[in-house]
Amino acid sequence: MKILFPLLTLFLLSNPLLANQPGALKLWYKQPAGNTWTDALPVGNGRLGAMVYGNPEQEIVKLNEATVWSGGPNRNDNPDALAALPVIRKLIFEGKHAEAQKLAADKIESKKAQGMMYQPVGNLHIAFPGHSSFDGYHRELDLDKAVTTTSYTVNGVRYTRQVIASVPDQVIAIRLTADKPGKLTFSSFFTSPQKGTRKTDKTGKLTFAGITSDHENVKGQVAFNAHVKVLPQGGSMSVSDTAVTIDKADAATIYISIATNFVDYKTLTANPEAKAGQFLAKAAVRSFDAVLASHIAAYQKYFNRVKLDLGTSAAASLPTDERIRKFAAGNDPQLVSLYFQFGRYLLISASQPAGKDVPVSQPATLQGLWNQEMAPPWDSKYTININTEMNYWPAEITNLTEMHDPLVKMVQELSVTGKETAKVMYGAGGWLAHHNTDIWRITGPVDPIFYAMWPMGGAWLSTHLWEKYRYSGDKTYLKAVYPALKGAAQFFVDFLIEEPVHKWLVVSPSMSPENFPASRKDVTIGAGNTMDNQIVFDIFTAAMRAAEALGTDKEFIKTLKEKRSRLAPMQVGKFGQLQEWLEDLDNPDDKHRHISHLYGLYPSGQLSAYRTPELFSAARTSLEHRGDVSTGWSMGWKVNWWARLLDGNRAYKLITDQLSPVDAPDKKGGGGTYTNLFDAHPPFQIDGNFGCTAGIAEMLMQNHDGAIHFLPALPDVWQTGSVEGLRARGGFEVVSLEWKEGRVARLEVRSALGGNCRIRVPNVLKGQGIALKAASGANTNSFYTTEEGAKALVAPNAKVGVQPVKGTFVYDFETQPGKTYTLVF
Ligand code: FUC
Repeated sequence: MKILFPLLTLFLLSNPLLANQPGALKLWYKQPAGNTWTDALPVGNGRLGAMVYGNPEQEIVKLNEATVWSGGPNRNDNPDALAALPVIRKLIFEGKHAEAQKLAADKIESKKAQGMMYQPVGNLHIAFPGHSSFDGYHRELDLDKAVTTTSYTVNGVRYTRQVIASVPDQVIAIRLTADKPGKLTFSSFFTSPQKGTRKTDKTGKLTFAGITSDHENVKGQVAFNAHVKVLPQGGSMSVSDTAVTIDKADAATIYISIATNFVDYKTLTANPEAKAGQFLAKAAVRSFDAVLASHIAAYQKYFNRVKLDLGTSAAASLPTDERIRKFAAGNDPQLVSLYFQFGRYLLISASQPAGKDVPVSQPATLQGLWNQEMAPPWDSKYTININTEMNYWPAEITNLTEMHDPLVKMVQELSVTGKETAKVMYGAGGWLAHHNTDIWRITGPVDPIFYAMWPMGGAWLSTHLWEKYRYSGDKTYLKAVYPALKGAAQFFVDFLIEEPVHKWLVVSPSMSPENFPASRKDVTIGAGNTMDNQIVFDIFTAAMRAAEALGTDKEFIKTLKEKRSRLAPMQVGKFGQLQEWLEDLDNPDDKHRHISHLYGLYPSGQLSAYRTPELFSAARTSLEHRGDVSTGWSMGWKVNWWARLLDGNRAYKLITDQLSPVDAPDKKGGGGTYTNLFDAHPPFQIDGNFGCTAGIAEMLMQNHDGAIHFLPALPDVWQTGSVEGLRARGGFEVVSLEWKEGRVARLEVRSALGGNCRIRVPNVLKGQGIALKAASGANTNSFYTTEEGAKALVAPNAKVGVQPVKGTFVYDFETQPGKTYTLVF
């Protein structure tokens, strides 16, 4: 057995067909990452992140800690805004947009810092002398266990490395083994682009202590400590000033602990050395096997909730990079389920609820948790005019509601910092945030006014507070977040202004994110943009419904209802498109990556094939005009839109565009996917991963439109499959959904809260022991109330063709809390 076991392992690992059964949830490669960060594999525990290169001769583990940001607590309001506001509004209403933008650049644009940068901690190197030539190389990330493994053979010895980022132990743990005793010789040392001090001690501990950068006149104040402990089995250890060297050991474990002085966005008083030391001391007395077992259990608690089977094929046994290259040629459905589960893996790894020893993590940034640059693209902060929201689209529907907690916490904090901004800049109550924020929770404008003049970020983020409640029905939670939700609505109660032409209430000044009408070249500023109207509609509705559910604020509910009824409606313009702006200014050749006015289609549920067919068709026309290929996140959004437009084949086409290798020689612009399945804006931006993950779920199940709609946008290539564990509003869990030849074959739904379950399906179903009724009238389940108000205002000269939709069957059945219901074909 002693000989057989390593031989068998060697055989399995060197034979990709066996090591990678079709269906295995693994990213794997036949070559190391070399120097390419987007070839390395990510692990994370919400707080600590690592990119693992798997280079035999010199392993590189690039490290992050979520609170390592440049600067320190700061604000960026521009108090000159208040006096200028009426003048800017007047200019906009007079059609003098360029003048208005100029004045806003002077008086509203922030003259202070423009947001801080998320920064790396440094790199652990592990050098293995003599490992420059090797064979039988295999590198993988196992999504079932959240373990990355590298193995190869040198001189007849099989070497294996595993790396994990553990939530329960709060360390990154590395296990190094060889299949023959005394064969493990390596040297480990730390490097960093940060300024800091490196030390070693006799016990085999390396430390690196530093402080983050100054940025835009804000002094760097985050002090961090990284502690690395090398624990060999057998062999000998020697320590120099900078390195810990192990000679001829049998195996070794390395624990990495990192901590900072960060307590919260306004407090930096923790002791990083003591904190890092405590985590390390606790882990160091535990074996790697024990740490690994706790890690896998903690991770699987979330990950195992959802299973997706879209079928498999021979392509599934190829290395991941080859699969990405070949995906467009067809017939690799399992790459889509792998990509979907990778999105869930990334959310679990980047965003964690409060734990035993740690507070709730920071929300996922533009790069999630993984960044190697001191000055990353867009500071790797939070762009809240789409990107941060997109990061959290999979949270509820793919059954990861706990991963939503860091975002919820951030919104609650922004509701405090943004209250001051509302008062100082706009003389309004409640709170707001503009289009960016960072770890210090700044809420003033960021970047030149062309991008910055958007007071809607806080409101959009706040819709997440409400949606999380709609999935769980948890009133204790709702009570806790209600003040932030109410404040987001209160700001617009005060800030809305009547426009002169139709007397509608509009947001002014604002913009349709980052886009401008051709007739107002380079001028984004305006009033009554469609997306703003839709967001205000949603935040008023959410605050109203929340107040009703909590039995509070009767007068406020009345105010919201009254103001909501006076908002500008959605309008269909002369090309039959959904208008992006208040006036009919859209250009059918506009290919801008932001299609903000389709917010109403997704993530919002204001547009519907069944309730608002004209607006629904107009949204389709707008999306047709914009085309498919764009930045990574834009394509991720388009997957969701085509799913909501009930067009599975077009949604699948967008998945194909997104899963194209970004570095292909024949690539014609736009984003795509890197070797490690990270989304390419380009550069790497994680939003596209999350957007597409949510989109895949939306193709299989939607629940925004008065019912749980199964198989709303199934492409021809997925005619048979199954999914387990998706969640729907009202406390429903889709225990399993099986489909064959495009029809629902079997459905099991568990109800946590009871109430009417209304389903929409493509074929007739029979309930097993259920009184199934053909649905009629409004859904009595209050979590499925659809809102009045999304009325279409159609331009007199508009060409509106209402698209026919496929017939469906809609059923109702009553549910009891805790019971599961089965329906069959
Ligand atoms: C928005 C987008 C960009 C980019 C940036 C981080 O400004 O328009 O494409 O994703 O955020």
